[in-house]
Amino acid sequence: MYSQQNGDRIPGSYPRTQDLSPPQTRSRRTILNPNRKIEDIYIAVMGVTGAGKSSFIELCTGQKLGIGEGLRSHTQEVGEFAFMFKPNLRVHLVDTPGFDDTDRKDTDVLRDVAGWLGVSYKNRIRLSGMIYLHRIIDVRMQGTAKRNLFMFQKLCGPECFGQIVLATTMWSLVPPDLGAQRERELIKTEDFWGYMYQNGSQIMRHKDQTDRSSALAILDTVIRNRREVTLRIQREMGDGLELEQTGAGRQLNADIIEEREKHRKEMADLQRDKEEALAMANQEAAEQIARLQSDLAKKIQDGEESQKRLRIDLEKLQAEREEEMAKLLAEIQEQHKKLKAQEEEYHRLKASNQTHATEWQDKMRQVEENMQKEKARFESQLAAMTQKKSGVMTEFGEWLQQKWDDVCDFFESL
Ligand SMILES: Nc1nc2c(ncn2[C@@H]2O[C@H](COP(=O)(O)OP(=O)(O)OP(=O)(O)O)[C@@H](O)[C@H]2O)c(=O)[nH]1
Ligand SMILES: [Mg+2]
Repeated sequence: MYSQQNGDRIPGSYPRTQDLSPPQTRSRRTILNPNRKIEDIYIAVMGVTGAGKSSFIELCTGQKLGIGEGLRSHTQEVGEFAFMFKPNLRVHLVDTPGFDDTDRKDTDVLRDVAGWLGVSYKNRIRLSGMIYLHRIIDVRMQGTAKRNLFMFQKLCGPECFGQIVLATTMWSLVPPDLGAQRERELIKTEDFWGYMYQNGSQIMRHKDQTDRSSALAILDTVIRNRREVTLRIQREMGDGLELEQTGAGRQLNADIIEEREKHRKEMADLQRDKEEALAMANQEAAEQIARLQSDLAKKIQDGEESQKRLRIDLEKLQAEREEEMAKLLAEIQEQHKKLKAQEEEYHRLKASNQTHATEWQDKMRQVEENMQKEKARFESQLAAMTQKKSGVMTEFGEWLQQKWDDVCDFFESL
């Protein structure tokens, strides 16, 4: 009934449970074959912005995540993407934003990452390992890359280093000798990868974003070496600490305080300059300095706001996330209602097709088009919910599954 003009997909070719299947729910297949037990394992992928985290996950899962272009950070929040690594092993890869995001403050990134980790831990989801990506094209370990790695170490704690693979990306962009030299530098420098390497982390190469076997080899290493780990931040938040009291939160707080001290000194210098300019009746210079002062004051105020945003515990983070999920869920329900109404309209028109043949055909086409649009929207909202939900509301898994199957069944029946 639908032609290929409606899009690449035709009814029946929609991804059923495999791509969008919420984790830890029974897919149709397992219902049909209850003896087939699927193991779910969770692996977090971290690293600076632009290291290739989302590309790596896209390559493994075959799902579209959105890849960054240019200098702007792309991934804005934690998302989870599942795929069947083996017939009985489903791997959930957790995509994360980096701490040097161009559009978001580190505090918000930490709230998001810690929120996901803390809430999923509470929901008895355990990570089995972590992958930390770093671009081999980077000439040296810059401040942001070092800071990011430091935050990663604070999030994990040395007791988890054995379950980490440190992998360099983008090998196709450097001459192999130069890459190998940089890799050696990373390993032998204590502040870079040296400390983690000495404490059990493994070093690997991810050749290129087109080389799936290289990505799968990294996953294979993590999977073979898997052990359910509790990250330090998960333990800290689980013990009721506020984010600012955790190792990662303390580090961020210290950075904010250091930055503020710098700003205060600059402010005092500017004040002196302004007084001098006024004494010399240089009004223009004084106004320029006043503008710089107001920018600095804003930065100081932002720092104070960021510090306040670290004063939050897991319970409050969870409440925030649940509120977000509830909104998303309400949208999905609304979308589902619209689809149902269109389904009724479709059947009504079909029943009257004998009497008004041409009119019916036009209307039918219109309804079909609308339904396709609503379905696409439903699909993308469901995907968003599925990506976000594992750490939050696992109980919605069955509900989502049922609604999705419901919609697919209807489209297949047309
Ligand atoms: N040549 C090459 N380019 C890559 C590779 N991996 C990623 N890229 C490119 O690097 C850019 C950033 O990749 P992303 O996957 O968005 O990086 P990310 O770590 O998810 O970045 P954020 O979401 O901003 O944190 C994109 O333009 C990718 O196409 C790789 O292995 N080889
Ligand atoms: Mg990304």
